[in-house]
Amino acid sequence: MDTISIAIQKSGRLSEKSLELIRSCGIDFYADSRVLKASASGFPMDFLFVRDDDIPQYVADGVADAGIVGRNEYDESGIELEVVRDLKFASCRLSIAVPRGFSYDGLKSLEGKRIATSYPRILSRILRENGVNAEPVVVSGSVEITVEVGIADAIADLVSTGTTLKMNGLEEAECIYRSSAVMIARRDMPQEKREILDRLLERIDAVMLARHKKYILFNLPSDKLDEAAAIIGGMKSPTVTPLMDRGWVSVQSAVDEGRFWAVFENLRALGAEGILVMNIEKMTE
Ligand code: PRT
Ligand code: ZN
Repeated sequence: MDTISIAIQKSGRLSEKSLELIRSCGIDFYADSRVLKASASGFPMDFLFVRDDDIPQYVADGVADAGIVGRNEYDESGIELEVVRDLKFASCRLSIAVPRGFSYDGLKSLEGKRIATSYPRILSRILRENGVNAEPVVVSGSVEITVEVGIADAIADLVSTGTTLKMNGLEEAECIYRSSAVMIARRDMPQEKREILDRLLERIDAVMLARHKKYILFNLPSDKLDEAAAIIGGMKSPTVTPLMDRGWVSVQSAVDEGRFWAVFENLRALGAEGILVMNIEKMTE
């Protein structure tokens, strides 16, 4: 039987979340940081543990069939693959940062300046699209010290909390690009492998959808049902079960996590009792 091989970052910001996502898809494996390869049990998949920078090339060469990498790394590679899913973790932004005292007023302020970055391809594209002539200074790390040491006037670097910039006396001037982890795949995958990848993606979708929902179960006077449905919102048909106590029903539904507390408080105010909230492990639309 065919297997697919998937390239995962060996050690870094993407590693743990990538493995956790795969494990929550019911795919088990033994990952040892000293080995480069591993096989899954119960699913036709092999793993290749490599540096994130190498993942797009490995997928392009067919060394791996798919991989998990930051969108920034994929776009910077300039390699054309298929982005099959945005996995929505390891989110960050590529921002222009300037030293204090630099009067920044849009990308035009960078005209003629030297901008240090590890993402010259993405930066150049954005400068070009905005008609700005600036000189990218390519560095592979410690971008934030380049201004202080005098090799650049500004930088374009990845930011998540902004602490690193502040610690280095820089101010975030403008976000020019957003990134998160994506799954990339070969375009020319044989049919058998494509089917395995589709099975994996179906599991990933179920896990990702469930992560943003809570399952809620409560008792309610039946004459309040319409109002409860309006509070919960966005659901086709809550499950309603009559209770022994006439005039009361038990209601169950999935609720978006972001709206959960508002829903909870409004249901309480409406007279809901015995509210039970559960995490959902997997779900489909
Ligand atoms: O060894 P390998 O080459 O595999 O790893 P790496 O060192 O190249 O990458 P790694 O593990 O640091 O990052 C992997 C991916 O995580 C990146 O390509 C991004 O897609 C994503 N990511 C998310 C980040 C950040 N957040 C992030 N904050 N990558 C880097 N940073 C760095 C940033 O460069 C800066 O130095 O963190 C610093 C800023 O962080 P804050 O929180 O202070 O703003
Ligand atoms: Zn890297």
